[in-house]
Order: sequence, then structure tokens, then C-alpha cells
Amino acid sequence: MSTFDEKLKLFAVDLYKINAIKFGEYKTKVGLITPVYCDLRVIVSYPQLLNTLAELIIEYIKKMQTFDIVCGVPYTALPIATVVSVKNSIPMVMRRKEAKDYGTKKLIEGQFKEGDNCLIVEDVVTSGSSILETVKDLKNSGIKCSDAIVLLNREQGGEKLLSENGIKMHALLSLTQLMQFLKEANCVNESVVEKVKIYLQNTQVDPNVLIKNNRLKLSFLERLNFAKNPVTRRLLQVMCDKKTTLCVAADVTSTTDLLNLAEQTGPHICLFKTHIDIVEDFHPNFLKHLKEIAERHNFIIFEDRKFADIGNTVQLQYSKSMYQISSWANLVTAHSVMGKGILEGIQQSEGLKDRGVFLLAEASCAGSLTDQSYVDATLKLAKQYPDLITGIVCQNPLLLEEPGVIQLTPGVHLESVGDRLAQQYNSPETVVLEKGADVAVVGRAITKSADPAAEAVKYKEVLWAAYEKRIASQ
Ligand code: 6AU
Repeated sequence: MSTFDEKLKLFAVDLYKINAIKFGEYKTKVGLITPVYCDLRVIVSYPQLLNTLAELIIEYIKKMQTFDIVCGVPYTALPIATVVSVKNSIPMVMRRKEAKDYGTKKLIEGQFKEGDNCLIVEDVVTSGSSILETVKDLKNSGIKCSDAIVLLNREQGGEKLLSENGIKMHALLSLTQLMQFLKEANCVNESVVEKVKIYLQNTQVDPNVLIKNNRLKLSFLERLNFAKNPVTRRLLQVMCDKKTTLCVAADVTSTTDLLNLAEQTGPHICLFKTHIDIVEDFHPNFLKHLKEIAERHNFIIFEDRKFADIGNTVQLQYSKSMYQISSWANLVTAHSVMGKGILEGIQQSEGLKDRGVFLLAEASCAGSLTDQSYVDATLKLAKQYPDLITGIVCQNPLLLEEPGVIQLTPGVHLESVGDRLAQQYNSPETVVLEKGADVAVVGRAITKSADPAAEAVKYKEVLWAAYEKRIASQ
């Protein structure tokens, strides 16, 4: 065994002794039961071990290219990266993880130049998605990222996902090697080693299998890989980039008000939802302006048409009339009541190539007629059109399992519980944490406020914080 491996082995045993590596039955973020759990958060209480880890990393990266800066993936790897930075005299930057206002706060703290080459530091890699989130923010700030140094590769698909995204992962230890070290040091017996081996055989085949059916626990970035519809992928990307799950319901009746609202709320939303047939002074020219604002602020235009007719009529409603919806709205809503004809009609119409449909399964208003069998039939229909369906409009977290499908939930208000026409409201936290919303639709709470931009920021932040809380909970 090389001296480096000897040091690694001693370090692995120390980690075991301080309970940073545990054996038993633990639930992972994506809901799987794992026989081995590695949590390096505790290492800050053992400065000597933190020092050893930094030394091991520094020794390992000597054989690699040089880097201008290092960045730890928040939060566990922050102290590790800090010690590497200090001991190796290599400057560090920090990525903010919490929800932030782009106007006032920086994504990346510390000094760097455009084009600086950054080494990512991480403790444990399972799916690789945490590294990718950090890489995305670094790249958005002009920093180059091509390599990540990690302590432990759990060998569950992370290396592949990272390499598909242009990041080479360098792991000091693989889980297999860690088990070997711990067995040699009599920390674990053969049966534990075997359990871990079987677990790895069953879970490393395909990261998609590993994280299936856990929509509510996965980050939007992780879910991007599951989305089959192009607009869904774009939507998830916009949500990640802008850190917003807010869809504004632009229920105003003049083109001036619509454009003003788009301009004011645009920086804070992922979707701009229109009811074009309530606009009194509609003129096709207005769409040019709306599209320009959408492009500038990077949001998607969504016409809430709620198609509910036979396929042929839907096709005409979608692509003809003075509205020509199919030529400007990437997303529309449809009822499922008429069956597949509606979806076929939309799919086969002329217009924008990238299009997606939100299918209505449940309504937010009191007294709605959508019972369980209607909901079930709607979900069944949606499953038959994976390339067309972007999501489901509903109020229930249990309906949707598919990580590649978005739950859109209207009926959101911070101050009101309903209107005089049966609309029912929940708070943003409730719709995300209890009702399973991915995207929340907020209408009058924003459009009727004195300052729609400020109100949009408020909703965006509360919604995003609730989403982060949801995916962080085990
Ligand atoms: O926040 P509000 O009540 O001002 O606006 C809610 C928006 C309106 C409704 O047409 C729409 O959400 N909506 C929908 C959608 C999006 O299809 C379904 C539903 O069940 N309830 C609901 O309010 O533009």
C-alpha cells in the first residue's frame, strides 16, 4: 500500500470513530434506505482531522493542473475548502446557497476574474447534483469549472452525471475502497461489507432508477433530466437560473396593463399566465412587445385557455382566430374532460415548435366537480402524452410522482382566504410544503397591489424558501 493510501486508511478509520461514517438503516434524500451513511458535518469539531483531509486533498491535487481559486460546495465542504485554501495559499470563493435578491446580493463572494479556473471541493458525491448547482452559479459569474475533488464517491451515478456536464470528478476514496479499509481495520464485519456491496449493485446501475418517484424531494436541477417535454426543460432551467417558482396570473383587461405587469414582475417570475380573451383592446402588435419583454426577462408565456372541446375545434381555437395562440404561447392549459382529442388537436396544430400543456386535474375553487375518478383519468391521460404534457394543475401532493412533470397550483395569497366567487386561497408555504406545488400561480395578490414588482419579489422569496426547505427535509 502506498503511503498516500496508508494515510487515507487511517483517515477513514478516524472518520468511522467520530461517527462521520455510520452503518445501519438510513433514509437518503431521495427516499432510499441505505446501509451506510456518511456525514462530514461533524468534522468541524475535529480540527486535526480537518487538517488531515486538507493535506490529503492538497497531496492529491499536486498531480493535477493548477487552479486559480477553490470553491467548496455549501455547506459541509466550506470548512474543508477553507483549510485547503489557507494551507495551499490558493484563494477561495464562496457560493451563497440561500435565497437571494439578484439586484442587491452577489451569487459568489470573494474576488475573482472572468475566466478564473476553479477547483470544486466536495465531501460526498451521490448523484452529483449539488456540485452541478454550485458549478452553475460559478459559471454564471464567468468562472471556469472543469474539475471537482471529493472525499468520497458513493459510486451511485454521480461521476457519470458530472462528466456528462463537463466536470471531471477526482475522488480520494470510493465507497468500495472505504469498506475495504474499514474491514481491514476491523471496524466492520463481512456481513456489513456484503450489505453495502449488494446495495451498490442495486443502485448504481442507473441514476434515473435511483431517484425515481421522489418528485418532492428532488431539486429542480435533478428533475431536469427526467423532463421529456422541451418547454418543461426550459421552465425548470428558468426556475433554477432565476430561483423562482412564481407564475403571475396576469388577469388584467388592457394591453397596457398587461405589458406594464410583464415589465414589473418579469425579473421575478418563471411563467407569465394570460387570459387573452379578457383583454379589451387586443391587437396582434401587442404580442411583439410581450415576447420582447419575455425574452429580456427570461420568462415563459403561458395562455390559460383551458381548452375543452373536440380536437378539431381545439385546433382551430389554438391556432386560428385573431389570437393565434399557438404562435406566441409556449404553454397552454387544457381540460381533460373531452379525452385525448384535445391533446391530439394541440399536438397536431401549426405554430411554435416547442409547446407544452398543463392539464387540469383539480380546481382551486369550492364546489368543483373534479372527483377522484376524474383526477385518476386525467393523470392516466397525461401519462399517454409524455412529450406534450408539461404538468398538472392540481392541489394535491400525492397525485404526481413523475419528477419530469410539474405541479402547477393556483389559489395562493398571503393575506386572503378566498374571494366572493368561490376561489379558495392558501399561503405560499402551504401550497409548496403541504400541497406539493412546484410552480405557484399568484394573481390578484400581485395585480391588485400598489407595487406589483415588490409583491412579486415577496412571493418569489417565500415560495423559493419553502421549496428549499422541502428538498432539504429528509
Ligand atoms: O390568484 P387569483 O385568484 O387572482 O388568480 C388565480 C388564477 C386565475 C385562474 O384562472 C387560475 O389561476 N386558476 C386555474 C388555472 C391556472 O388554470 C385553475 C384553478 O383551479 N384555479 C385558478 O384560480 O387566472
